Amino acid sequence: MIDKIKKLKDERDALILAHNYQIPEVIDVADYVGDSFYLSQVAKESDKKVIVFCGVHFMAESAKILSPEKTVLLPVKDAGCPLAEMVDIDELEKFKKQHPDAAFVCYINTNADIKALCDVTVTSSNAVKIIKKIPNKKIVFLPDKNLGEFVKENVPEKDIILWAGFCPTHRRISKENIISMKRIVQDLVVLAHPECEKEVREIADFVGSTKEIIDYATNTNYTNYLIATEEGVIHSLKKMNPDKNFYVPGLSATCPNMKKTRLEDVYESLLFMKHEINIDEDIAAKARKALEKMLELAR
Ligand code: CIZ
Repeated sequence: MIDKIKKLKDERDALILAHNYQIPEVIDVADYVGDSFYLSQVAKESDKKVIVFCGVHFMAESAKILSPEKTVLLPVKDAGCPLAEMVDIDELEKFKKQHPDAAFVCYINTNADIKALCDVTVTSSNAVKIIKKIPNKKIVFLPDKNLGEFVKENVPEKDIILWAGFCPTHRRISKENIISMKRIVQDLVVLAHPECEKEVREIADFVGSTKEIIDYATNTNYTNYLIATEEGVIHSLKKMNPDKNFYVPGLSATCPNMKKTRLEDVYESLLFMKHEINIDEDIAAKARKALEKMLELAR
């Protein structure tokens, strides 16, 4: 299957991108692995005609928004993100009318029509930096309340109103599991994603995005790390740090949507050129502004 994918990839002039949360086989067949923003940038800078985005829908959509001239494929059509679905467009429009003086900041985990209504998009790596630079004192942050709370803690000078969204996978990571793991494993360093609940972030030694977690574990010299995010990152962590031990906080930190893509889906995606991402041009143009504003402010 791997050979067949590689051959077809060359014939199609395609690039395969895999998010950090994908299954190991898909990560290993990809040309680039990383977070959604990094992968969208790789897609934009590539001279390949076709991008196979192994991830969830909003990620492939962001790549298409930034590279409208390319064919962007999402191997599994119903690989969605429940967090991205937690913003209702009518409610957002109502909120915008209620807060005309606020800057609307959306996490990259949103659909294109929601990005189109926001001033700037952020990722978990750059949310704090970008929100500090926005001139408005009042910020509406959506949809993840945990990442929003983390930003609030780090940017106390802003008046930040939070949406009530959450990632069901990160919500399942419990403080109790982490505490019991700490009792079993000596000198366990806890690295948590900002999408985790506050009580988990509070007992973590470090809070950061998937890229920041991978960088932290790679650039420090501890032996035992507990990874409080979707367990897919552990494959890359082990490859990069064969002498370190990585633990999960129980067995529930698996995102069912991220695990939908198998090698067969990647192959079929290239063979039948499915499932192509298409976005209404007006929505894509507005959403592109929010993504490009992020590129400008993240510099
Ligand atoms: O930005 C991403 O890809 C997500 C959803 C998480 C992360 O921290 O990389």
